[in-house]
Amino acid sequence: MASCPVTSRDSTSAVPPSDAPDEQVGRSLDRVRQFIEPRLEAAFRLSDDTPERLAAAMRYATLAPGKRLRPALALWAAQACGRPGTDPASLWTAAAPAALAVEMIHAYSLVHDDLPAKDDDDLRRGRPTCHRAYDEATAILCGDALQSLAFEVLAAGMPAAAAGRACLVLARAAGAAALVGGQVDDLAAERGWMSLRPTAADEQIAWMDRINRRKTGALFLAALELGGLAAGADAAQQAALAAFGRAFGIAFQIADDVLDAEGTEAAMGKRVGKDADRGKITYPTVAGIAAARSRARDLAAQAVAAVEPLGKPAAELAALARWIVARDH
Ligand code: GRG
Repeated sequence: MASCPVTSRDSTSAVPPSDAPDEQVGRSLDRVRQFIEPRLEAAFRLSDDTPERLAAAMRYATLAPGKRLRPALALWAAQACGRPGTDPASLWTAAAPAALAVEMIHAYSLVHDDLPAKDDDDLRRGRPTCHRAYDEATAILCGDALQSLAFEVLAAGMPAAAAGRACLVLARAAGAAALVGGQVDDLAAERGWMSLRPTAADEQIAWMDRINRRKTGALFLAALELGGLAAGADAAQQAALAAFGRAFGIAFQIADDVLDAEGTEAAMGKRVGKDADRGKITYPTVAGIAAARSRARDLAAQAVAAVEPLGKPAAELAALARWIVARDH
């Protein structure tokens, strides 16, 4: 099992050099994957009453090779907020239920997002999508069951005093005003559900930001808040995590849209070029690639600045914010 990378807590800057190598973030994410993936597998040892086909689809969708950004945010948020002298490994252990739960919600959203009623995709994380590997009904039910399991893991794994708050945070992030609502508004322009589609560039950008804040950003924010909660973060620490998460979420989605326009299927492990094919409003289609990249970089810098007060234990968060706007997948 991987160990937590931070061995001591101090108050030096959270900000790694701006040319911090990609490999450093790669190694940090490897440690997260080594920590979380055996725990994910263990979480899929389900009751005998679970049909084997359903359990297999849940494992297939969740254990497929993802970047595990949301678990990383939960673990690194806990690491950034522990009391001085706390064993960093114990902070990761405390945040593990949060890390598992957010990844399960994320996996469910990807399974449903790929369905024929939505994006109708064949490839996800470099493999056939869940409904291609199984069938559409199994994929829908797999998403439903992953969502419930996320709350079960959180309710059972968080300390009793924090479990209620944790479930509330995750429910809101996954709910009608956030993940699902953002997704509905994202579809609205494309499917003609809107009476008035924004036409001016500034209105389109405000519209997209509102979608991205809910569709993508809300789950990142929840991962951070849950990680903080697991570590007993105080109000100032939670405020720093939230400021980080708000900038990070929009930066991530803009970078994802740039990759949809310019990335390769091989690197991304999913179909690219979808947004242009559908005439979708995205930051690159409204403002152009150069402006999109520049805004993503500015937001990443804001995210980095937000966690500076948390000191060196927040270095991984800062490095990740830089990496998400420079990545190729
Ligand atoms: C309408 C049928 C139907 C379903 C909607 C709620 C929902 C299902 C979808 C939410 C929207 C969604 C899928 C947002 C995804 C945001 C995003 C850019 C995901 C990719 O995240 P990465 O890059 O993926 O972290 P990996 O595979 O690395 O985990």
